[in-house]
Amino acid sequence: MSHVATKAPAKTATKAAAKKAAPKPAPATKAARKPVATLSLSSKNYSSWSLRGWLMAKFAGLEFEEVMVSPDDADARKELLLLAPSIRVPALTHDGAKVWNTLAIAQYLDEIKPDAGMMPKDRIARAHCRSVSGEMNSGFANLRASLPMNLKAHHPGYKIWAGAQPDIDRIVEIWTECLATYGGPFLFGKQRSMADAMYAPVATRFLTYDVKLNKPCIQYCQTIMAMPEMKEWVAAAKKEPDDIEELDMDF
Ligand SMILES: N[C@@H](CCC(=O)N[C@@H](CS)C(=O)NCC(=O)O)C(=O)O
Repeated sequence: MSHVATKAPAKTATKAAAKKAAPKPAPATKAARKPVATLSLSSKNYSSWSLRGWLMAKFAGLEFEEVMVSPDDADARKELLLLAPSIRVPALTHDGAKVWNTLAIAQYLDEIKPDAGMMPKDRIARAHCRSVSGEMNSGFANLRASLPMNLKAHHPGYKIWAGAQPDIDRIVEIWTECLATYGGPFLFGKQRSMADAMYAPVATRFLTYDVKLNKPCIQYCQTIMAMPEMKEWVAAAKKEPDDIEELDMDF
């Protein structure tokens, strides 16, 4: 496993006078800099679940360290088992808590960062957000199997397997309804929510496989791809070595 610390939030400058008077801080020790949270992830190019968990942690404003787990590395998988009994990524550790499964991570982040907007405040919108996020977490098997996330690829005119079309139609229905009801640009309005993290990998798939969409859904895909966090993830994915094999698992 490799650990990659994410950039800590910039500290605000203190007044010059206070700075002069303040004793020089001791150099940060390893223990003092120990991150409160870790997030286990696998390939940034292929692992759509990793992207979902990572976006959620970013949306929540959580400071965390990335733990990259290669699915081929038996030792790394043994270590992952200690963090996630499912041996799946993403897996979050935070302040003594172990959280695996993307939906559980979203709900946990909402608890520890209640003002981050992981879910809308309004009860009815919140129920809607939970429902469409749950639908992504447990459904769309045909879409996932036939249009795997691959951020490096682009297949203009890709022939979509008929079995995946009902999944695409249902996602278009969800997005179109959310964008019309809450006014966009995100699924639940101006604030990004767990639902946007859940569907972000789908936006990448629609672009990779040249899926024909209505105008609101095209705009939504553009909104997702334009997020700074998304740009950061895609840039890292593109730097991954090409010899990472597309894995025969639920990506
Ligand atoms: N819905 C699950 C899916 C997680 C999942 O399938 N993760 C894949 C990577 S994208 C994984 O870890 N696969 C490893 C394996 O199956 O051995 C979640 O939210 O955690």
